[in-house]
Amino acid sequence: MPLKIVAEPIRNLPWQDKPAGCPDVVWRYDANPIIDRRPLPQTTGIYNSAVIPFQGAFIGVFRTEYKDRMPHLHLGRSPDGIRWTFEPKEIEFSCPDPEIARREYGYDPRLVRIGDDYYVLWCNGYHGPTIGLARTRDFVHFEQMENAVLPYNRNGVLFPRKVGGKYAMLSRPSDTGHTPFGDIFYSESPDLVHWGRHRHVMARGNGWWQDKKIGAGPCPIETSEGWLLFYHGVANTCNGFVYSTGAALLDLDEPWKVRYRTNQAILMPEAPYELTGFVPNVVFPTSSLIDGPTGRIALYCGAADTVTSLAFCQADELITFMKANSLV
Ligand code: BMA
Repeated sequence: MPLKIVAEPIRNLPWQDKPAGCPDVVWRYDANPIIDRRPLPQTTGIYNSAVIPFQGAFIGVFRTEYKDRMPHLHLGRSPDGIRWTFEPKEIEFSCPDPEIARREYGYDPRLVRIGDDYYVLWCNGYHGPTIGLARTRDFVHFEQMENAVLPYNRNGVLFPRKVGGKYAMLSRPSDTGHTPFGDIFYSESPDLVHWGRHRHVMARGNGWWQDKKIGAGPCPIETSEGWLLFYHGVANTCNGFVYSTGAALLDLDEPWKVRYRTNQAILMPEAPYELTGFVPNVVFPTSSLIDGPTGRIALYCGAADTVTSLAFCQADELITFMKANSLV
């Protein structure tokens, strides 16, 4: 049966065909990085960010870092997903509860559309990292909601629809620092405020490339074969952490059950902009665009905690690869 993808067409999807002779299932845009380290005068890095189609073009929430190296969230707009312009001021969230509004920092945003609402999730500083959540319809007014979980947690990702009648989220419980551990867990909620029925999804390990920790990347993509999830896997080398990208396919009705999971990285730091930067050796997936009818995927990655890059793959080819090279 041909693969079906639950996603709208994106007629202006950024795309490049796989170069002849490329042996890999995911390939890089040949003009990477698409966003360089100083798109605004105050920034020294822009990476690990979220983009989504909006009104025939693209919009995004971007992690920027200033010269004190503290992370902020800025809005960006693009006609083609490649050329971006950014709001000079960071996003202002409205929040009726001053306790929740006091944000120490925000980083690694994700974006998802559920019905008419767009949700931003990010790593939110509240006595340590937790999962911040905000809702918008127009990308002008952002309503900050309750933090989804207790600290410490990172890489919170919402599913694009309810599963079993409940909102569904993946996250990675962690510690206050650079976490030398971490698995992916599933939680559900009736209202996006109260979360529970936590389930273990995937463990770190199973190959040195992901032996220290793993975390969900973009929000999962619904296909007839299951939820397609890109995730990052971290190796702990003699010289520091190395961040690569893997992929998994989760059960449609019980997404804590992993159907397939790549037994190797599908993107590993190797391009110069991934090997050198503020944090060397990082290719970190955080958002994707998928054209439903063709299954073409544009994958946005943070590179070396400094710049933003783009990679491509074809959903059916990736799932075939996953089945042939699966851990489970
Ligand atoms: C993310 C963040 C970053 C970190 C990065 C690698 O989870 O915690 O601060 O450096 O991983 O891109």
